[in-house]
Amino acid sequence: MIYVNQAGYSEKSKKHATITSSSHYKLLSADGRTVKEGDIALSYDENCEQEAGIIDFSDVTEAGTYYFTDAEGNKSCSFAIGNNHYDEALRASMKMFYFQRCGMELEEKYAGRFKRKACHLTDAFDLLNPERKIKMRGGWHDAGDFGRYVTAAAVALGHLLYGFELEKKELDIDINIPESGGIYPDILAECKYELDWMLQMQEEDGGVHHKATSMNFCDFIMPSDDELPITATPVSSLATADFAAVMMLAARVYKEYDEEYAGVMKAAALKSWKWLVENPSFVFENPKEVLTGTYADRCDADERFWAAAEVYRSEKDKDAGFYIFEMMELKLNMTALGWSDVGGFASLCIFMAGVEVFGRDLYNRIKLKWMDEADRLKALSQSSAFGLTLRPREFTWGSNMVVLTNAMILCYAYELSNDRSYLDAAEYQLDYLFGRNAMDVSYVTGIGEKAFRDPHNRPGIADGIDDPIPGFVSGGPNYRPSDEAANLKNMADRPAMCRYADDKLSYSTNEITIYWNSPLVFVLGYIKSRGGYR
Ligand code: 9MR
Ligand code: ZN
Repeated sequence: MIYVNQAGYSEKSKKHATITSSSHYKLLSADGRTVKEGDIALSYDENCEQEAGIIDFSDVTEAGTYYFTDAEGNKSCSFAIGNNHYDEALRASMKMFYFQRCGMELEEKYAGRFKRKACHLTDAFDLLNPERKIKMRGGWHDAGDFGRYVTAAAVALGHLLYGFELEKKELDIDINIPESGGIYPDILAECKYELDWMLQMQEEDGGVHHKATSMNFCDFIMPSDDELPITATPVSSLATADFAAVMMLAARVYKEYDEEYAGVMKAAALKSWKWLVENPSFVFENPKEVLTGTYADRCDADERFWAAAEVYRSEKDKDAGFYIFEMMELKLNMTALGWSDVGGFASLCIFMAGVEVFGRDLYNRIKLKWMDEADRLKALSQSSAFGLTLRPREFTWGSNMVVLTNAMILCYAYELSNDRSYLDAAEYQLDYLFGRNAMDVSYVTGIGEKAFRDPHNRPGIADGIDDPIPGFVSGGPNYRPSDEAANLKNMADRPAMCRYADDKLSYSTNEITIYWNSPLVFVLGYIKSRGGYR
């Protein structure tokens, strides 16, 4: 078999495909003309438990449509070579957030055949004091369920807003949402929909509720048919710190478009920051009676660090400066960009602020950690026939997020070093996502010849439309699949890279979430701009 990036390759980029089982390949143009052929030495790949090798066809630069065949006559997916090959993927993956909107109708002129009615228009009740109502409208559904969770939201916004801060031009595109053509670039209008919801999760004293969900997951119904009451679970230091960080970040990014809104967010951030200073211990308890996602975490030092970095960057606040100094001794993971470990966001904040703000010493210490991790990832990628940065056990629930946040680390390593090999390794992560993997599947709906089709996503399941909504990233292979659908397929007997089912019931391998899409937006924007392919 031969596996390719089904979204295509640009004319000048490094172009790799992966071949397994036979060593001879032919590259053909769509009309059947052989463009290139050769033999590839194979070696054992631990992720697919097969012999595999790399076909390097970077020298083929002519725009067009191509496919491979191997010695056994297997045909690969077809793919294009041409610049702008990621335009559609970027537009669709950014539009995904619109399709997650809660609390408003998705009209046909924006949502096409995926239009749907408004959902979840009632207030939430305070779990600790059920008589008390909390106004609760808007925001994005987290995933295939309709919950809204603050730490997950903050992380998605972190990917999107740092991505925008870094690369405004490529990410300022029209995605046809109700706010298009207004005062904000579309990406910021979309993020505002989530920020506005988050602001409602903050209490008067600055503490922020961990999540707003029903007591248990609803059936596979349209969101507008879900009438389960929504509860706001208790304040956590995790949510409060992530909230402070992301509001501070957003206040800075939105300032040039809307000073007033930026002011509201900054004030909210500082209120939460004050709460954090006054409540130095870890606060989080998952209420056992609320059976939706937990987003449990045992350490809030990294969340506090991120908040401190953002507050210090804007305010030069003394407490924040002291926090940063203290936290540096904790040996936190300073490259993590997922919902439980957020140290990488603090690093991005510090890098983008520059040595002038945080001082050369801190900047360099963090840069060293970042480049160490980027080197580890680059070495893994270079030793993998798939160009991939994961080892078998790193295919965790949502492994595609790890692939994409690894790509973010590699992108920023390129930003820091100007060494092209980091950017190449980042691109290989996209190759994997779009089909250069042993499942031969593109993990983004609507993009590529064999794009996955059956995400675990309630609206997509209940809408009666055969096609999936485009632009959604699947969680991907899971080394420890834990759903019934996966168990029925004896998935745990397969190689790590193949523990995946394109099955709407397989929530542990094929769900979708906002924070699996957001790093894709970051990476596509960065690569489109720095790749120099235009
Ligand atoms: O993405 C989360 C993953 O890292 C965890 O292993 C998993 C189990 O706790 O939960 C995932 O998050 C889910 C959340 O709890 C509820 N909404 C859907 C999320 C994606 O599956
Ligand atoms: Zn809703």
